[in-house]
Amino acid sequence: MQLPKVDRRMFFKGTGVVVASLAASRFLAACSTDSIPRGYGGEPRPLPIPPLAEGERDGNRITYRLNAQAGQSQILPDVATSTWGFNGAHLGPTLTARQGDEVTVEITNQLDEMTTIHWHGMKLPGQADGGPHSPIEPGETWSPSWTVTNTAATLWYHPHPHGLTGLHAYRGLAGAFVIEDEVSDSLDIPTDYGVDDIPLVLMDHRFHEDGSLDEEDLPDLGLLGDTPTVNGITNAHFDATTRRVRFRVLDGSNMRFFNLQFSDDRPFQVIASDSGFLAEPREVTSLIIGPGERWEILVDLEPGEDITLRSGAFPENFGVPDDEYTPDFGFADSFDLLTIAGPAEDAAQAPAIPGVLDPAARQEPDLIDAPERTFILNTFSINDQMMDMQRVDVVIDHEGPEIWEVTNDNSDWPHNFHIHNARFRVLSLVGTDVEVPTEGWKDTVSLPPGATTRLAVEFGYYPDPAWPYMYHCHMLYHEDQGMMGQFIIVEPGGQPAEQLGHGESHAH
Ligand SMILES: [Cu+2]
Repeated sequence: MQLPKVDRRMFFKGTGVVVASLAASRFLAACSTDSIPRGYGGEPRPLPIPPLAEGERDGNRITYRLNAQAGQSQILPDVATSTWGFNGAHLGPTLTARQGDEVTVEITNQLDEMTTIHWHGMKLPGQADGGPHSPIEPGETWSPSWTVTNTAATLWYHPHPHGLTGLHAYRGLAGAFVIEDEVSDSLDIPTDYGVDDIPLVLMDHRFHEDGSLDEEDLPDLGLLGDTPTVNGITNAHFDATTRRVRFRVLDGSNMRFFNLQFSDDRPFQVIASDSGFLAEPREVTSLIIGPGERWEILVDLEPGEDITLRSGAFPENFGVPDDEYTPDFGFADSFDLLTIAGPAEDAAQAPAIPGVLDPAARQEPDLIDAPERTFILNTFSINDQMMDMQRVDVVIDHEGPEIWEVTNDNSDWPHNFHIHNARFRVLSLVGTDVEVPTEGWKDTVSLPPGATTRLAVEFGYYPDPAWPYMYHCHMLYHEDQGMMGQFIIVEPGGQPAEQLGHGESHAH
């Protein structure tokens, strides 16, 4: 579908602005100093730790079973909420694998509607990728297998049915997928899952008075929430037992960017980006994370102290105009996420933080002769087109890296950009005064209004003319509205198949 260029700011002078402003004022009311979001204040509750999935291991083969199911959850302290989860009522267990493992996941859909499961950040064959061409109908089981080639990283899994990704993730279908390798084995950093190595799945929700999820899309904001949650609850508290904690932070929200910082502005160390360790730790006092991204951080704690992990207002409102014509993406909001108590007096001293994490992370891909492609993001389109399940937008017929230049052409909307079956280095990010963290190997990059980024992209090479991969904005309302394209990887000179995936009928 071709889209005419529209000036969206004119557009907003119409009907949208009223509702968007209402939504904004609702959040601001919830976040002002006088009042706090629902579920906060009062007694905090212990941070839930997603269980480690119990796989069946046979040598380097590991098989996991996931049931997508509905249930009741205590997201808020005082009322039950109907949610979705894997092997439980809400969210999913943490899967783990080592580089070189042959992984099989048997996913049974016990829900009453079709969904799909995508392995975000994983390099793998298109048929195992779990995008919109891989529906799992109610009652069916889908069992993709692949060999893990990724290096140590915090990946994740979530649904990807076309037009419904946001809603399904919002209901709770999301979990972490941790990859380990020889590098992660060798580092003297916290690795005791649930003790000093903690996943933090950040989301936000809106609730009806009776505790049910408000699933109404706000104009242009979709399922932006007004109530932050960490690992599925509000007002979570973590009692540290060690002086150093590693948090694997995942922004699993539909639309919200977080500006992570601690209540006392203490420095913390960033050690890994989406797709693996940085070459060396980077000390920061705040860290931006956007939908789909992950950062691993180390924070040091003194015995007896209490601090809070929070999200602060964004410098320069992330480049988004703060006026009545622009929807409120939440960049002015500030709120608490997680209270943390330091360890006991007799907790062992933490070792020195390694000065070098992964020297290989310094290597740039060899970009001589790398093809270049350009992607222009505007409102719900990429290169003036919206997603079409039967259109292939990009054909890659070689094994080497490519340079993808991606521009956020909107002057007043943020976007981000995620590529399946790939990792990339951010070569540059210009056109904005906003400082966006871009270190290390990533699979998702944030794009303030006007930003242009050049990415050196390394794809998994699994030539298959019938099974496309997606690239898209990971602000899920944008993706679901059509801000997505398809690329296919084929042998040199190859062409896409006539019929993609199982074909339009989704017969299987
Ligand atoms: Cu977007």
